[in-house]
Amino acid sequence: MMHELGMTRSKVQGGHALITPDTFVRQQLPGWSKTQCIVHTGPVLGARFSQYSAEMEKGGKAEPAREDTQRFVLVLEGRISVKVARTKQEIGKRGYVYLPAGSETGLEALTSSRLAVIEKPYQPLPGVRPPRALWGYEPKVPPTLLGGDPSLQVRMLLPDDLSFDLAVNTMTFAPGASLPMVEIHLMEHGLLMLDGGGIYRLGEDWYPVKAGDFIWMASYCPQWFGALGKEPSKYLLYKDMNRHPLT
Ligand code: UGY
Ligand code: MN
Repeated sequence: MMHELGMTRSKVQGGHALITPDTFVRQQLPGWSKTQCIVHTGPVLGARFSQYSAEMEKGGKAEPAREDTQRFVLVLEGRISVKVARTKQEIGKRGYVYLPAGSETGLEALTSSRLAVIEKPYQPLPGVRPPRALWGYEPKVPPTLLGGDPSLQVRMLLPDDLSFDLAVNTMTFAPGASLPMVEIHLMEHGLLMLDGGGIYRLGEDWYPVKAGDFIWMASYCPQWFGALGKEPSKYLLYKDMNRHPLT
């Protein structure tokens, strides 16, 4: 066991953080009953959004997010119930829901469940109507190919339009596939490894990563990923989008 020698793959740096499950610390968050939360990132680390994992007992409930804050939830395990457009939806593994700022909708765990939760204060755009609630099932979202590479599939879980100030995608890499370039960009990322693993370059360091790991990348963090192993690798990726850098 790595921790017996005080070692871990986790690393928290200025412009990025890798947080591995052996270092997760659970806590209760207001508004979540019968639920343990692992807060992966937020403003204390330098992020302009917050991402956490919620481990709910059956019957656990979440109150709506803060009034000014939108919430995205991907079900990692279990089954939840949530009201979207006045109808109750049951959402199982790899299903997701987006609730806009001001939504009065909470969540309930129908079985013991694990959720990936992303929250971001909404930045309205003058003249553009804010998004509505929506839900979907990640495996059914049609993929696009990054740079035309069939070994690198991107699924955009939210519509690609200006009303959204965030994007949440999954990226699926065939074994041996990699990002075509070292990216350096304005948008920050929250990343949860869902399947497989590989090597992530963050800033000037290269890290072995695998399913269960969380990564935060600040704006302009140099980033690159190469997938290893014999099964596809997949991660859930948050980024801020569609707003002028001076706002
Ligand atoms: O969309 C992205 O910025 C994505 N290609 N970045 C990443 O996978 N680190
Ligand atoms: Mn990127």
